[in-house]
Amino acid sequence: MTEDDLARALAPHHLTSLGHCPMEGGTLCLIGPDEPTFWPAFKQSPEYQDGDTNPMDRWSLRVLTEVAQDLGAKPFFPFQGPPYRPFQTWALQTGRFANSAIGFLAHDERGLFASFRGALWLPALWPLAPNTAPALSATAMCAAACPVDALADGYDVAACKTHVASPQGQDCRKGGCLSRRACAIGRDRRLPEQSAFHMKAFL
Ligand code: B12
Ligand code: SF4
Repeated sequence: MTEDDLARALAPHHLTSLGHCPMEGGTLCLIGPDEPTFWPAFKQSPEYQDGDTNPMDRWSLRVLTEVAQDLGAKPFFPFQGPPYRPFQTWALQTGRFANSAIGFLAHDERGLFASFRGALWLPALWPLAPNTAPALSATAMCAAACPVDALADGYDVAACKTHVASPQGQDCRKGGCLSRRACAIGRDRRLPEQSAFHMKAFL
């Protein structure tokens, strides 16, 4: 099993590996949406079209379980819990993510819009990639972009939600978190329609 084998298995689903780290005698790969092509493909899925709740989590569960079976891998999901799997701690171990000034992790290619659909543990030992995590300075200005200072000191979930649900929160609601959009790395990959979908789920 090589990195190319994994990429080939993920590509038809518009998923990509965001990084990997050694774990328990094998390798853990963190899997995220390959944007911007992910969103239009996901909209064609039965989970999106059946009108039931949590379509993206149900889609992730189905697709990554199938991919894992094909590869002889073991899948993990960020939305299963509590207790939740420590996806952000795992991400830091890949050398491709860094803590940002606002709690979210910043990825070397996807910036603050990096998100996880799952992780695959593979029974293969891959060398750790060179450290390419973004510098903290890349996100230093992001907290100030939030109109209600919800990310100034930890994450004030109540302040964020109240604003996003209000008439003044239209920009966050329709285009995604202003603080995440303030970081230049990768922000143009996320389609506003996909951000609006996640914001609706968040509310
Ligand atoms: C519970 C949860 C929430 C809760 C509470 C979050 C909180 N900080 O209190 C709520 C529902 C409010 C929430 C909201 C959102 N969340 Co959330 N959430 C989770 C979840 C499912 C569990 C977190 C957890 O307890 N992990 C267990 C501990 C042990 O794991 P850990 O990795 O070791 O812990 C780290 C985090 O706690 C982190 N942390 C500490 N403070 C903060 C503050 C913020 C803002 C964040 C993001 C992280 C964070 O530091 C720890 C060490 O690295 C994770 C998925 C997961 N499995 O981790 C997603 C996750 C953290 N969320 C994520 C996202 C994207 C969001 C939203 C943006 C969703 C959206 N609308 O798109 C919103 C935020 C709204 C906004 N401003 O835009 C992403 C973050 C990706 C990234 N680049 O870092 C994750 C990883 C989910 C994913 N599938 O990718 N979330
Ligand atoms: S979604 Fe809007 S209110 Fe919430 S943290 Fe981001 S910028 Fe602030």
